Amino acid sequence: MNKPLRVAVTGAAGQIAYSLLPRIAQGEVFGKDQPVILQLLEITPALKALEGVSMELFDCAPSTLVDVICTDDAEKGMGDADAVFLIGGMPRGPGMLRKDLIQKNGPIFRGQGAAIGAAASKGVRVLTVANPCNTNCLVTQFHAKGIDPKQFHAMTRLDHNRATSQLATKSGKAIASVKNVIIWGNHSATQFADASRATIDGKPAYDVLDAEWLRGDFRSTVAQRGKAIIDARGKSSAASAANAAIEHMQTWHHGTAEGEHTSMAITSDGSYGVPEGLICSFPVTVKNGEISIVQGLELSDWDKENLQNSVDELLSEREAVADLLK
Ligand code: NAX
Repeated sequence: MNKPLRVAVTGAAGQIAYSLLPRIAQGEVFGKDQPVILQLLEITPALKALEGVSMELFDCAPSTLVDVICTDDAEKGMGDADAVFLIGGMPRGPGMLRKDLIQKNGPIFRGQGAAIGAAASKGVRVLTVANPCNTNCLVTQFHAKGIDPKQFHAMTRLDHNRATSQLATKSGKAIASVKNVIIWGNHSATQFADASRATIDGKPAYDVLDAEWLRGDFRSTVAQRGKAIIDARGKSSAASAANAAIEHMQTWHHGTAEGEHTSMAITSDGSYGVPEGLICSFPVTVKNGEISIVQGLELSDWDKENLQNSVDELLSEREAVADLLK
């Protein structure tokens, strides 16, 4: 048996975690032969509910689960963690502007970043799901002293999956036949879902589907999908978000398939004119845990404009938390 991996999950009594945790415990992320210890972090009022989640996890009798630790102490939650899913945060309340949300969440992620720096394993991989996830990731990364900034990602895999399934549905082809969509920018309404490198059954998406749709409704449907789910379900996406978090970590762990890329929000190295240090979604390949931004894609003026729009939003979000980045 391998040594158990320690997997920390914040917001562990929330709805995304409720879909995520049994799947981690069943070995879906790190492998069926990889034991895991789940370290669940919540705010104090949610600890009772968290005990219920822990009981249910054991009741799944998952073969790879070694132990469950429930805590409201961030350093205990992050202790020796090899992987962290940052899902907990302050939700957007009625009438709350995005800027307010950013400012309310910043201090939470400062604390969690500090706890990661103080207590997690030096090789820890951190995925930020809680919104605004790109900027929460930036704050966490800044405060996690001693950990390589490359080990902090934010999640745009849900947007990537949404884009993939939109292309499949529109073309009437199987989801598995769609490859290589790209999500650029922020996980927000400004994100740019780009089908220009996507293929459907090996053919360019632009040869299969109407260009006007690909540049218009396709993009806005992907960007507005979260709202459409809330309108239909009365609650935000949970199962699909948990699924995307699992797939993001799986890909980080096991790599991308030959000739394929995925979308991840990672620290910009200046590629495609995105200012260095911003947490921005790019097309990436993954090999042996190393993430590489797909290089050499030619962007049209329209593509550049769309990317810049989302980058401008990321810059304004960074400005809103400037005090936390000193
Ligand atoms: P829930 O409100 O169901 O759960 C959040 C949990 O976080 C609650 O149990 C709460 O007690 C806990 N929490 C709050 N502050 C905490 C802290 N300081 N430390 C630890 N736990 C804390 O939300 P859920 O539906 O699970 O969504 C979680 C987050 O994911 C939200 O920020 C949401 O906006 C974000 N999402 C991100 C997505 C993405 O693609 N990146 C998509 C889905 C989702 O909207």
